[in-house]
This record gives sequence, C-alpha cells and structure tokens, in this order.
Amino acid sequence: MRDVSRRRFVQATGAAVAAGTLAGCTGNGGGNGNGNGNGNGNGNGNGDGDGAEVPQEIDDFLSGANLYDGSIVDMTGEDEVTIMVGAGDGGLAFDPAAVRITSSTTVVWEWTGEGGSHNVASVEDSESDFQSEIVGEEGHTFNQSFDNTGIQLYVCQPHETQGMKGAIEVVEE
Ligand SMILES: [Cu+2]
Repeated sequence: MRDVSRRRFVQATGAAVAAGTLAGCTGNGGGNGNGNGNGNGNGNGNGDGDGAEVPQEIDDFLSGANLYDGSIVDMTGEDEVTIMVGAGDGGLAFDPAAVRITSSTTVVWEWTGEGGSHNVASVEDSESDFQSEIVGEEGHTFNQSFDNTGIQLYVCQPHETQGMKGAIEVVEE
C-alpha cells in the first residue's frame, strides 16, 4: 500500500523524484495536513453555527472550570433554560458550564444531588448580582431571569477552588 501511494506521488509531481525518502516524507506530511484541515474546518463550522465565539471574559473566567471545553452552548430564543448543579464525574460542575441566552430568559439551576452541597453565586465582575442558598438535595432549583444583556459569571462557593464555575452570555432578543 505504501509503495503504491509513494509511486503515485512521485509520478504526479516530477519535482520530488530526486529522493525516494524525500517523496515518502512529503507523502506523510500531506496526510497530516489533511487531518489538520478537517479538524479546523469542523471547529469553525461549529463556531459559526452557534452564532459567535466564546467572549474572552467568559473564556478567561472559565479557564480550568469543570466541564468547560472552550465552547458556549447556544440557548437563545428560549423562555426558560436549565443548568444542572452537581454535574460531571465528581458532581462538582455546572452543566453546561457556558451558555448563551436571550435577555428575558429565565435560567433554572437544578440540583442533581451529587457532589455535596452547592450554591450559585455571582462574582464581582458579573453584570448582575444573584445568590442561592447552599443546599445538597436533589431536585432543588434556583431561578434567575436576566433582563440586561451582558456577561454573568458565577461560582459554587463551596467548590469554587475545585473548578465549579459557570458563565452566561446574555444577548439581545
Ligand atoms: Cu459545589
């Protein structure tokens, strides 16, 4: 198989005929190039589909946060969205960690019952102030609606240092 592809390559590009090893290397390089190209293409496609990139402020804040993979989940246009509290393997994550919503959307945080007692508390740099009680029971909920556009940053205070952080980008309707 390898010989065949190399031969094809050499025939196709007269310039690289000089060294068989060089042609082999170039052939491998071409393969890698294709892989990278596909990866980038998919990444860009997803970003465009979601409408925008993750705001830098959110990306910085969520650096190292549990379940944050560098993307933001588009939940715009919904009356109500749900974010799980106590998600992930250890129950120390918000899921999704980053969401984009429309102003006037109500966010409902719902406790899974995993990972001990949690709360939802905005941090100083957040556009709005909000804070729930610290509870552990499954099914507990905390609601907050956001009328102003902007970036909402919050943590679970008992687990902030363990990466339990979340962010919401509120955009215009
Ligand atoms: Cu917590």
